[in-house]
Amino acid sequence: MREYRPNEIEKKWHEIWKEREPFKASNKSDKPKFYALVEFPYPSANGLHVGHPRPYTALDIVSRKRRLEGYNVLFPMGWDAFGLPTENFAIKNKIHPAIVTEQNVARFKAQLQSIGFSFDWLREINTTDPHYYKWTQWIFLKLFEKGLAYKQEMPINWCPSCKIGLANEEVVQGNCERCGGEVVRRVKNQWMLKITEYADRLISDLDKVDYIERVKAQQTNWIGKSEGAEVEFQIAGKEDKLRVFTTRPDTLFGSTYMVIAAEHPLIEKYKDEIENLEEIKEYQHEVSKKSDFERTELSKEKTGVEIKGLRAINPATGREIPIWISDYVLMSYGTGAIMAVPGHDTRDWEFAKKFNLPIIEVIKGGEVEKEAYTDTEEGVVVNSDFINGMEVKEAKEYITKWLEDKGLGTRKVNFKLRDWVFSRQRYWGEPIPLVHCDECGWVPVPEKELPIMLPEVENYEPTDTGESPLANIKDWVETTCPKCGGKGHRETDTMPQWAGSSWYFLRYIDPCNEEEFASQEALEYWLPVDWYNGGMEHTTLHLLYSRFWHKFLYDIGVVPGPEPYAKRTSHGMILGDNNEKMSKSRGNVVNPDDIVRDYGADTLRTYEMFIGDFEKSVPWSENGVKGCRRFLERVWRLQDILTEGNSYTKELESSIHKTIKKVSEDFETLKFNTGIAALMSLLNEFNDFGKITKGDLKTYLILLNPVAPHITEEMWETIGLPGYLHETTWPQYEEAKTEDEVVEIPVQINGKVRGKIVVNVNDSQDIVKEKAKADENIMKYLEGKQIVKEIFVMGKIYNIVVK
Ligand code: ANZ
Ligand code: ZN
Repeated sequence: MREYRPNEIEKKWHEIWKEREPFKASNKSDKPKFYALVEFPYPSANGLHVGHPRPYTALDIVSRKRRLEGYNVLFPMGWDAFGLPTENFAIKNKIHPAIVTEQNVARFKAQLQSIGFSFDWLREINTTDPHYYKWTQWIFLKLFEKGLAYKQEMPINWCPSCKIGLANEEVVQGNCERCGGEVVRRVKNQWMLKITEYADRLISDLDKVDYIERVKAQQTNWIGKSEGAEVEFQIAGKEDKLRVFTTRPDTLFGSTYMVIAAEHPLIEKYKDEIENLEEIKEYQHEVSKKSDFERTELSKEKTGVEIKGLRAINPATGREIPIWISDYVLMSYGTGAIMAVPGHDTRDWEFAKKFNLPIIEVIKGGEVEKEAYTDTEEGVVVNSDFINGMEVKEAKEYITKWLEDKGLGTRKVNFKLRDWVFSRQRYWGEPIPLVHCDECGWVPVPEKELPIMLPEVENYEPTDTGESPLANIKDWVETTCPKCGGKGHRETDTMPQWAGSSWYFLRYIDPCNEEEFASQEALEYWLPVDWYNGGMEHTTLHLLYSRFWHKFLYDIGVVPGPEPYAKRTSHGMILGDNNEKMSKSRGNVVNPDDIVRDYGADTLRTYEMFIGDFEKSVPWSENGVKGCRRFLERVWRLQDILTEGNSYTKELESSIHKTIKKVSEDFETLKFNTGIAALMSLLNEFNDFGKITKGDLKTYLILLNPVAPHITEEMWETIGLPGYLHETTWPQYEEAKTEDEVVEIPVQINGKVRGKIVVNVNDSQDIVKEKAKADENIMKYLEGKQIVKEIFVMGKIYNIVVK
C-alpha cells in the first residue's frame, strides 16, 4: 500500500472541491437551512497563528456534518480589514493601506485554504470594499435619520508628543504605545450612537437566544441595569435641590452626609458662598488626572474635602447633613451625587471612618461599628421611624412610594452601559456620510451618492490638530450642501473598526446585491444565524454592537427578527508551549503553515480539536501534533486489514453503534476532543480484531471526515466506495445496540451461591463489588469477615473467599 502523503492528498482534494463546489450554499433550496458563523479575522501583517483555526475547525466540523445530514449549509468567510494596525503599517512602510490589506488578505486566504475549511468562498466579503461599506454607510444614515447618531464633546486619549489621538488599545498603562510618553485626556466633538436606548432590550432579549451562560452573564453585567430611585435633598437655605440616585432608598434614614462628584455643577454655581473654594479647586485638579477606573477602585484609600458653607437636608429625618466632594463619586453615572449611608455601603463606611462622620445602623443584622452591613436578603429596618420593622424589600417599596407621594423622588432605572463613541480621527475607516452646512447643520448625503469613497491621499499621518488626515484634503472636504446647495464640509471623522463587523453576517447572505444590503427573501430564508462561535473578548463589544444594530434594523423593518444569532458559543485560547499567551514579543507563536507543511492539514485540524476541552485555554505541544499524525497514519493503514463483505462486523457492532452515537453528540456539544478519542478507541478495536469490512470502514471514514476531510475522501476513493464522501449521508445508529447488555450473575461466598445481582456485561470488578455490597443478603455473609481472595469473570461470576 502507498505511504500516507498528506501534502499530495490535500492539494488534490482542494482542486476537486474547487471544481465540484460541494460547499456552495444556495439561496433557494428545499433542504432545511443551517447558517454557521465564525468571527472573520482581521488580516494583519503577521498572518494566521494556530489560535485562529481552533474555532474555524470546530464550526467546519459542524458544517460538514450538517451537509451530510441533508442541510443546505451557509458557512462563509471574509475580512474585517479596516483599522489601526494596517494604517500604522501603511504609515511606517509608506504603502497605501488598501494595498497592505490586499496583500494580507491574499496571505490569510491562502493559509485558510491550505487547511481545507469548507467555506463558501463565493460569498467572501471585505469590509474595506466600497461595495460593502456603501451599506455600512447606509445603515449609519438610517441611524442618523432616526436620531440615534448625535455629536457630542467627549474626552479622547491624546498623546501631546506624537500629537495624535490614540485608540484605547494604543494606551498602555497611561502611556502612548508609540513613544512611551504620558497620555492626556482631551475633549473633542465625536459622533455617538445611542446604544443606551436599547439597553433594556439587549438584556431582556437574551431570553430569546441560546448563548452559553458566561456570555449571557457578561453581557448583562456590562449593560449593568440598576433599579432604585432618585431622591431630592434640599440645600439648606437655598432654592436648589441636590438629586441623587440610590439603589437603597430603604436606608434613607441612615444617610449622614452627601458626596458629589468633583465635576458637579453645584460647585461652580455656589462658588461665591463656598468658604474653602481654594481647597476644593485643588482637589478637583487632582481628580481630573485620574481615570474612572482608578477613581472607583475599591481598595484604595479614600480622599475628599468637605464643602464648607453648603449643607443639605435629609428629607426623611429633616436633619442637616454636610456635603463632601470625593473622587469615588463619578459624574458620568446616575446624577453625579450620592446620599452616603456609611452603615450599609462599604465605600461610604471607609470614607466615614476616615473623616469621622456619623455611622447609623438602619438595617439590623451586622455590626456597623466594625464594617458596613450590605446584605439585602436578611435584615429588618431600625432607627427609621415609620418604616421600622419592615424587611429590606418591603421598605424599599414603601419608602419609594412615600417619596413619590411627597414629590421628593421617583422610581429610576440606571444602566452602566454608555453610548458608543463612533468617531475616529483616522484615515483607514468608512467615511461618515454627512455634510455640515452653516445654514442646515448636519445633512445626510443622499443615498444614491453612496458610497462616499475614501479619497486618495499622500499621507496617512493624523494631523497636528488631532483631526483625521481627511481634513487636509481640501477638494474632498469642500462640497455643496445636499439640502440648500450652499457651501458644505464633509465630516472627516471615520467610523470605528466595529462598524463593518456589526452587520457582516447579513451581507454574506446576499453578498453581490447592489440594490439592497441583502434581499428580504434571502434574509427571511437564512436568518437567524443558527450557530455563532467566537472569542470571549468580543462578548461585550462586537457581540453587543451587532445585536444593537440588528435590533435597530428590525425596528425599521429591514430584517425579519429581533435577534441575529440563535446560538453563541465560545472557545478557549491556544497558549504557547510555555503556557503563556502566544505573541510575537514572547517568541512563542506557532505558524500553522509549518504544521501543514510538516504534518499535513488533517493533522493540524485533528490536533486543534484534540488538544483539550474546547472551552478552556490550553498550551500547544509539538508532541501532541505528532500523536495526531500517528493516529491518522493508523487510520490510513486500516486499508491493510480490509476484508471482503459490506456488512457490519457482528462482533464489533455494539462498539460501532456506540461510536456513531458518541461522535454525533459530541460534535454538537463542543466535545470535539472526546469525540475524536472515541474514534481512536474504535480504531484500536478494529486493529485488535484484525480485520475491518468495507461497510465498517465506510462508517468510520464518514465519522472522521468532518475532522480530517482530506484523508477520509482519499481513502473513500482508494477502497472504491461509490461517488464522493462529501455526497454521502451521515450514519445512523440504533439506540438498542448502544445499550450495554444486562445480565444476572451469581455471587459465591466460600464456594456457595449467596445471591444474584444484575450487572452490565462490561462492568468491571470494582463496579460489581459495589453492587454486591449493596445486596442485603450478600452483605450478611460478609459482615465481620475479612475478604482474603476474589475471583471475577466479567459478565459471568463473582467469587469471594472470606475468613
Ligand atoms: C445609598 C446607598 C446605600 C447606596 C447603601 C448603596 C448602598 P449600582 O448598583 O452600581 O447602580 N452611586 C450612585 N451614583 C453614583 C456615582 N455617580 N458614583 C459612585 N457611586 C454612585 O450602585 C448604585 C449605588 O452606587 C447607589 O446607591 C449609590 O449609593 C452609589 F446601603 O445610595 B447607594
Ligand atoms: Zn445647507
